[in-house]
Amino acid sequence: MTPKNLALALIDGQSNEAFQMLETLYSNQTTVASIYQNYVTKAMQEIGRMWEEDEITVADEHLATSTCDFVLAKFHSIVDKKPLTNSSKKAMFFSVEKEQHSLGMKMAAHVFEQQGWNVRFMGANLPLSYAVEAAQRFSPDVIGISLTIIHHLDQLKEYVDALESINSHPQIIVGSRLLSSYDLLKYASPKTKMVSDFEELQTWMTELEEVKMHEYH
Ligand code: B12
Repeated sequence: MTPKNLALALIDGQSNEAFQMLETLYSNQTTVASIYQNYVTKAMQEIGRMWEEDEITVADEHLATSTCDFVLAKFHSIVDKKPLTNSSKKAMFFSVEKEQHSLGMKMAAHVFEQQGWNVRFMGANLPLSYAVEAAQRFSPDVIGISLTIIHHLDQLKEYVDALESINSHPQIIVGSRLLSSYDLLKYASPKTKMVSDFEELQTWMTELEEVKMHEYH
């Protein structure tokens, strides 16, 4: 299976076929982080290229995106997850106001849930005041913010400053395709963690777990 085969199944709205591709990789011991990074992300990038080069229409791209969203939810339901407990750490995810891209953040949220975190996924386009209010109620340990379009970058600092100062002092992580070409730390704070791929996210989460174990013993 290649990302191109997955892209073609998504463009054709073949959710069963696309799901089976992910399931086969998973049963062949490919890690979920690698499936998300090396197949799903690459397939969506290929769909973006085909759209840009007029090989597919806007309607094809929209069908591919909604099929991908459905397949991700179905795949997440069959993946092994550590159980939730009263001491599970909490994380919430959203993208900044006007930002409609959400698939990367959804996969990040899934990785946290698979590791036994208590997760609230708030989707795309969340205005700052609502994000702050929701974070004050939920008291998350981690807040994942997503951003794709460069014109939305100016808002990032405001989000980071407001959210880092709520009572639970969450660790903010920012995921964005812009990380490959821009220094986003200028729009955040020195404490903000920038994550551009899921394997890096997985490594960071394992390190967090090790720190937690160390503190416990
Ligand atoms: C699907 C898609 C859409 C869908 C999104 C639907 C949805 N529910 O997400 C819709 C149709 C809404 C859309 C709209 C638009 N889009 Co669009 N879209 C895409 C496309 C084809 C795929 C995006 C995607 O899902 N990629 C896969 C994900 C997994 O990758 P990712 O988002 O880069 O995320 C990675 C990391 O950043 C990280 N990550 C992301 N978020 C988070 C969060 C956390 C916490 C963590 C840890 C990690 C993380 O995870 C991924 C791992 O590598 C891309 C093409 C591409 N190359 O990506 C264009 C693309 C992003 N879109 C683009 C554009 C221009 C637009 C529009 C302006 C088009 C228009 N004229 O209307 C609008 C803007 C809407 C808005 N206001 O936000 C451009 C952006 C170019 C630029 N210079 O900024 C792209 C690159 C296409 C192109 N080549 O021109 N789009």
